[in-house]
Amino acid sequence: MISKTMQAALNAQINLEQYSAQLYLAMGAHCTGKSFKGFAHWLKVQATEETAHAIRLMDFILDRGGRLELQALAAPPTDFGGVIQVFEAILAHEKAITGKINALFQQARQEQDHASEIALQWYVTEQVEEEARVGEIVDHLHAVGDQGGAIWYLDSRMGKRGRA
Ligand code: OFO
Repeated sequence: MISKTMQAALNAQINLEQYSAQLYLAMGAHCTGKSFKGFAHWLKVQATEETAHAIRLMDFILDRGGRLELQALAAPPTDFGGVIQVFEAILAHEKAITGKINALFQQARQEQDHASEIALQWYVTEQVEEEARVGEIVDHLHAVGDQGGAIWYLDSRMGKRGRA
């Protein structure tokens, strides 16, 4: 059985993962509006990954005999500036999510909730991957700048991301 405090913290994380999906869909729509279909595609795939992260936590709570308490999602912004700013915002968002995952992991440790700690290990690893993946895109964007032909090359490469 899961503690009430861990249950509440995991339910809050589910909301954050779903908000991430919501945010990336909004960013994808913003990129589509600028005709960057590849960046938009990448963001849509990322949104499906975020939904999968939320569902994985939902299943974990239910497997432990806990109660799923889904909350309303915050509305994401609608304007994100240029593509570089979009990906810088994603990196900042993922760093904030990493902080939340680390705090959850710490809570599991304090509560001696071994099952949650093990389940959260997957998220700790995933955040390392997400920050690295987005950080690389930010570096590439800074290298080419968001004017000129190279950005369209990057856009077509981003459009090749496979489905999650
Ligand atoms: Fe779920 O990793 Fe991004 O937010």
